[in-house]
Amino acid sequence: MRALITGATGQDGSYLSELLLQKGYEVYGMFTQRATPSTRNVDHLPELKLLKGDLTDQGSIDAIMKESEPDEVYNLGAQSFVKSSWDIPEYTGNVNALGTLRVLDAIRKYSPYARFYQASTSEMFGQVQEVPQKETTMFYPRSPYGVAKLYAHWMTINYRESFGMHASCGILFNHESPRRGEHFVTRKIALAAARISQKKQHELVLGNLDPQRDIGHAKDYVRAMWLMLQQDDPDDYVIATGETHSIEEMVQVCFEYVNLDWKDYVRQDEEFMRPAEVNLLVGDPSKAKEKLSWEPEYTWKEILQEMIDVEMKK
Ligand code: NAP
Ligand code: G4F
Repeated sequence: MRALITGATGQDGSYLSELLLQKGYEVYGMFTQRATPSTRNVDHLPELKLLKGDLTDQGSIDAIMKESEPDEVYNLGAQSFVKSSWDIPEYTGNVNALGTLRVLDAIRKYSPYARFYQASTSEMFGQVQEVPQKETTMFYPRSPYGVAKLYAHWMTINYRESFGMHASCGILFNHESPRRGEHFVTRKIALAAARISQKKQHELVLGNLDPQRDIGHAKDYVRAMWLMLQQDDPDDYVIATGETHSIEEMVQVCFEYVNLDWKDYVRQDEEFMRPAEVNLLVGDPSKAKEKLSWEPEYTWKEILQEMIDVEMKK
């Protein structure tokens, strides 16, 4: 089996590459070769075949599709930082929305039997219309990122219905790991807790501490992506733990783990607040549990503790 992963060098792309290589796949990864290399998440995977390309560039996507001849395509590439999407909304739409359309079109032209996975997101629920959120919950995105992802979500469903493609969307809730980008809140907190406990940083400046997130481990969530493409029929699935915790609770757990009182070190600043906030996300993963036999293995505290342990060693 051959798989193509866009965004192969990101958090999820790296864990998915590991999983597929372990299963004996030949794995191709699209990567954007920038002046400063961004391949550290996959440098330990020499078998991963990296091909240069960009989701804003149809020619490069077509060339990669032809070269890799994939049986499965995982579209994980994205401008994935919600806060930046207000600063660069057009670029976010180009990569996250039109980029998905470009990949779908390349599959239609060059690999019409390839199975397709789209990285949809709980950010599409935004101002939630129902608690917990499930596959049938109405969407109400609250950021240019969420709106762009909703376009990609519906375009994937449209190509499934129009052209009979085996195309599935995973509506994944927040998932974290030591490979999470440093701007995201869990990594930022874990890094600060470790550094402050080693006297290498004196404070942690955050935005809104009230939002609640349903967090899982990226390793568990890439397993769900693979399972979706092994089903006879394509479909859409919520992937979540069903538990939610505020950012404040996450800060508290991390600082307690390194024997510090978070209130002595954490300050809030407007700089990290958003023009519109997503206040509460909590998913109902019943469909994935029943149809995919998927279960998360990590608890939210284990994830945060693993992230701190890795920072402590560094
Ligand atoms: P990530 O670590 O930010 O990885 C994103 C990847 O996309 C990186 O490899 C990045 O490569 C690549 N990329 C960015 N711009 C690109 C472009 N123009 N063309 C091609 N590739 C580009 O994100 P992640 O956490 O692994 O998430 C994977 C996917 O799931 C994303 O689509 C994200 O939106 C979605 N998602 C994530 C979560 C979550 O909680 N992690 C939840 C729901 C959905 P460079 O570094 O070279 O730019
Ligand atoms: O870690 P975050 O930046 O993740 P966010 O916005 O939930 O997005 C992540 O999860 C989505 C799935 O729901 C993905 F689609 C998306 O690609 C990404 O992976 O922020 C989490 C929460 C927000 O409510 C934010 O306002 O933490 C709050 N927060 C408070 N202080 C902060 C900070 N977020 C960041 N990044 N930095 C802060 O200082």
